[in-house]
Amino acid sequence: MTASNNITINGIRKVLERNDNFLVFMHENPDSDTIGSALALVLTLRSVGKRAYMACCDKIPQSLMFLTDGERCFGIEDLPGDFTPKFLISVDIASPNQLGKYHYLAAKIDLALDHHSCHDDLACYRFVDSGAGACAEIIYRVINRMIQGKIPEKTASLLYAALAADTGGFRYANTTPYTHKIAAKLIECGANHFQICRNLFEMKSKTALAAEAFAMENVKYLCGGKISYVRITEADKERCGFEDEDTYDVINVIRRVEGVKVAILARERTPGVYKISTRSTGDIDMAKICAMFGGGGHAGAAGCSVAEGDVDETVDKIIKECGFEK
Ligand SMILES: [Mn+2]
Repeated sequence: MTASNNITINGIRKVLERNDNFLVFMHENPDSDTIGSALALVLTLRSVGKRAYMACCDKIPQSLMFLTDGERCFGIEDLPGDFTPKFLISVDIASPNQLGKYHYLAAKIDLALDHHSCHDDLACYRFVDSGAGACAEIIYRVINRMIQGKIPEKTASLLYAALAADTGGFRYANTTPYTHKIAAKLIECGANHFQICRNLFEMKSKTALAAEAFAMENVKYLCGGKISYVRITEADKERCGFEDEDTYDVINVIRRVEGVKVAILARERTPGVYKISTRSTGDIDMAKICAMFGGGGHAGAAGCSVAEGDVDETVDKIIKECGFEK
């Protein structure tokens, strides 16, 4: 259920000022929004004299390491020995299971900042704006309050990357005039938009290209072409020479096809466990449908995790919920 906010942006600033030793959580399978939002917040907290670190259950994908200046691992075990987290923040996280192996800390989260429509009751303080194109829009508002608009270049670049990525380069339906206003402000603050967009949307590793080639060869069209569907097994990855993180753009390749209203990707993330990702190009609310299977997300982009034996049945049910004629 969508939980109501119980704090204002100015309230968040005050709470952050009052506390110290922050640990900022990113979601599993970290993307540009969760990484950019978390790191921008951490850098800002440090700039006002606080101790702050980030945490993530998964490694930063190779293609997004330009955001973290090459750092890959943000496990709790990697934190400095003399750092004891006192105030836990989650960014871009809709439910405890998105904390992955750190889900046991969900009840300890002090502040949740998010833009997902289906938001589980995480955190004692909660600010959720499902109208925001990216979580970074919320982080921008918080940071702006903390440092009165003087956003350093690196922080501006991080927020810009998060905004650009979650809005598909300012093309998706979640892009608003406010998104563009923030983006303009961030470029004024020195965000290197050209290099960021090249990194996010143009550059591709050879192994990511191999994953896309696999998808193009193996895509199935269902319901008269309204659904595009690809399934990727561990064996497929091994045979074709790509890894799980190379599959991040596959769903966008198959959603692009003319006539497709819903794209579905089922990939074996770890042996026996599948992540089902869905994208809607029209009015179908995929977050609602994926929530039926323990997942969530946004209307246009949502997913869920299932065991290998349940993949076919779950995909069938998702397709049925979409309501197209077979
Ligand atoms: Mn996001």
